[in-house]
Amino acid sequence: MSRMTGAQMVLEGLQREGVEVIFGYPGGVVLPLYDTLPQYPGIRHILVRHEQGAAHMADGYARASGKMGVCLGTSGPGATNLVTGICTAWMDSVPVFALTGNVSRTLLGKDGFQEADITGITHSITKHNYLVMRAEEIPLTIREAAHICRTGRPGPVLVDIPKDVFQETAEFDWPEKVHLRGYRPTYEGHAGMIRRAAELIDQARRPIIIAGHGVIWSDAQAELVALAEKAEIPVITTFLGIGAFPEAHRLSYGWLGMHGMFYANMAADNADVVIGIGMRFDDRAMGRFKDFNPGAKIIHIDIDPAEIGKNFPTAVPIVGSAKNVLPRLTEHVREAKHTEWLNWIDQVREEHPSLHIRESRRMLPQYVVRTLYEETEGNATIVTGVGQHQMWAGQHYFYKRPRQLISSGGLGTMGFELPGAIGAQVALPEAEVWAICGDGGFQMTMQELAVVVDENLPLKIAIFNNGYLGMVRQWQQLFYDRNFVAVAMTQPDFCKIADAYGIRAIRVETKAEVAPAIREARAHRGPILLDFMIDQEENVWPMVPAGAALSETIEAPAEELAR
Ligand SMILES: Cc1ncc(C[n+]2csc(CCOP(=O)(O)OP(=O)(O)O)c2C)c(N)n1
Repeated sequence: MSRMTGAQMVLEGLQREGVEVIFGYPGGVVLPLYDTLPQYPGIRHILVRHEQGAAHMADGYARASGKMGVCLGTSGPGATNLVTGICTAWMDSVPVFALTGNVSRTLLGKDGFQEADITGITHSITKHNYLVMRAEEIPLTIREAAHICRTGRPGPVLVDIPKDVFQETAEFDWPEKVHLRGYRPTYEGHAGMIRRAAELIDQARRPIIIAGHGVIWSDAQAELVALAEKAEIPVITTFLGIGAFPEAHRLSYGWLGMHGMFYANMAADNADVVIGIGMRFDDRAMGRFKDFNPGAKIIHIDIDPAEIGKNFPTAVPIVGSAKNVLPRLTEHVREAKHTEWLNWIDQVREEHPSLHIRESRRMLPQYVVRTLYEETEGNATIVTGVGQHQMWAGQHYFYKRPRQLISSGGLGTMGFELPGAIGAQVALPEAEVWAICGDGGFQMTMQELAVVVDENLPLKIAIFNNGYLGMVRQWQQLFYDRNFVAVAMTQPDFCKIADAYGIRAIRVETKAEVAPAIREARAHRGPILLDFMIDQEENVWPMVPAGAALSETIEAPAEELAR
């Protein structure tokens, strides 16, 4: 043991937890920590331009690498600026470790300058949070927080440390193990339940697997393929589950939900046994709960017992991780063929292809995504914002591997795109990372372009410029009688903005320019921004209207296709 300051303990602890990068922003109360950073050259600090960016970067880093992402903000506004990013990670179960400073202990609760009760504020959007009142508690707190963040169902934690605790000295006592009473995630799954699930699958005539983000987080893609192949079960994913199953696989039938493929929605709605794996049966995926396939028996495999039965009654609950449960389930199920069922879904797919891109001289956004897919041979990591471009990026790029599509699913956070992609590129310095941005969302966090330059990241940034808050415009068109209010946006010249940061940029105005621009971007070794002037009033189809059931999914109306 050795004597250290609280600040040293924090960094020593994070280093021992394997942390290599912190995305942060300084301020008065965290200065003792910044003062200590040079003593820890193994920890790279990336200076963001807004703390929301730090939280999304930590999140993108975590989603791309599978590791824990760390963000840091000062007290008060620094801490509250992290909140949107923490909530984004919370909704999507991403291990983000948020570190905040607070006012000195004597000022706590006295409306001290820049004081915010950040543990209170983040109580409902963290797996756990801590206000550390003595330096000697720091090692155990860091260890516990990191453990909670990464294990079981991953999720954000927050550690708040008053300024004078950073300055206090104490013995550094690093606990080898963490014992947390009442926190023992179950990974294995109950043997009896696994057998029951296997029996139900064996009896099923129209089984379907819905794979979610949990399959990706437990690294169970191969295990999922093995189960699907042995029992010949078609696989659809949730939006966040994209990449959990290779989309080129013959048993892959896309993803379901509000903008999922028509045939995926119909398959889920006509199955007799639905096997939900690492997914939450949320409304965006399932449509109106009470009208989702009432005849289906549901097998739910999830690491979080609180998820089971939350939205739907479950015939067979299995609490465990996909990685552990799937091989045992595969062992128990019989080899089977479901030719008739697969033929039925194939037939629906033929009649409602969903992913067909119509011939058009306009620059359709779907065409841009498809061209990107073809040019990159399906190998790029794609990070999106929220809105129409997000749905097109999910639909028209075909994903092979987990962690290839990174997007805010649960909270639907606009502004995620650029910082999320920066985090992914930091995690994967050699990878080809594309940020697919809405022109609205990009403007929420575009100040982080400075980080791209500071860190010399080879990020490719594609803005889908339609001059609108496109998804909201689509809703106003369809559900508010074309009463377009507060959705048309004056855009800055994005190329000039990139230029102001010293980033190369190309405006892409015609369809013919799309492929050459993408090729140029790929050949360019540094960062580059492409401003795609896409067709302005294109809508996302298929669509389950808000509040409707999956069975009510509508394909694009003919008059729109004729545009
Ligand atoms: C922070 C935040 N504010 C508001 C919304 C509501 N919202 C969802 S999609 C959308 C429009 C997004 O516009 P843009 O980023 O330009 O993308 P597009 O839909 O045009 O592709 C809005 C405002 C949101 N998701 N997040």
